[in-house]
Amino acid sequence: MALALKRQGKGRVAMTWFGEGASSRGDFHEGINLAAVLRVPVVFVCNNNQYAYSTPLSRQTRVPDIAVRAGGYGIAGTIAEGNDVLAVYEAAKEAVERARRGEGPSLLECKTMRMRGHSEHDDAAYVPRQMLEEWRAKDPIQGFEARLREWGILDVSGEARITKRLAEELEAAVAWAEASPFPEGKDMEQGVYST
Ligand SMILES: Cc1ncc(C[n+]2csc(CCOP(=O)(O)OP(=O)(O)O)c2C)c(N)n1
Ligand SMILES: [Mg+2]
Repeated sequence: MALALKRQGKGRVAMTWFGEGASSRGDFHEGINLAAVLRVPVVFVCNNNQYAYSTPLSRQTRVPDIAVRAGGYGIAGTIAEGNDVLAVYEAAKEAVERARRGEGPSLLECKTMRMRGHSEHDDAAYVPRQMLEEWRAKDPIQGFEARLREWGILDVSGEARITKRLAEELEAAVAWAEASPFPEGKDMEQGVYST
């Protein structure tokens, strides 16, 4: 997609997201190397949530940060505090602008934590409780709310209004999904491929 965007020449940038576990796979290394060589406009965003399923970071790789892998491909690598919405925004903006200037791909690593299991059947018993508690204190939504309150952008009534609106939106979406007919096979590719 990034190569197509480059050829279109409209200044558009592709972004892709993956886990730190996925960044040890061969296709990651091949893809990021080719993207660097072709200087295509793409931002590789690694959601480093400390675990690849049940495998902790220290048993996945010898590098302390996934972002250092960028050096092996001659592209920019940046680390952002993944639970800080504005830090991620700033780092992503810089990477997108770099791509738009024709300077090719970037690797942006967002440090975060997976607060639940890998999937619903996984109780994440392998994660030390202490570690979870430390990350719980850095909850991205609560942290952002606190900053908005500090800056006088959000007050108690505003917060209540947003919470109520979101609950209503969610309820309406669930009701809509439950009332919808079961999808048919022919619709399988809808929203998946662009023509
Ligand atoms: C090629 C391949 N090997 C192994 C697996 C099994 N597997 C499923 S998820 C996972 C870990 C992925 O780690 P990460 O990218 O950090 O994602 P997270 O667990 O944080 O969602 C593995 C090894 C797989 N799905 N595909
Ligand atoms: Mg992970």
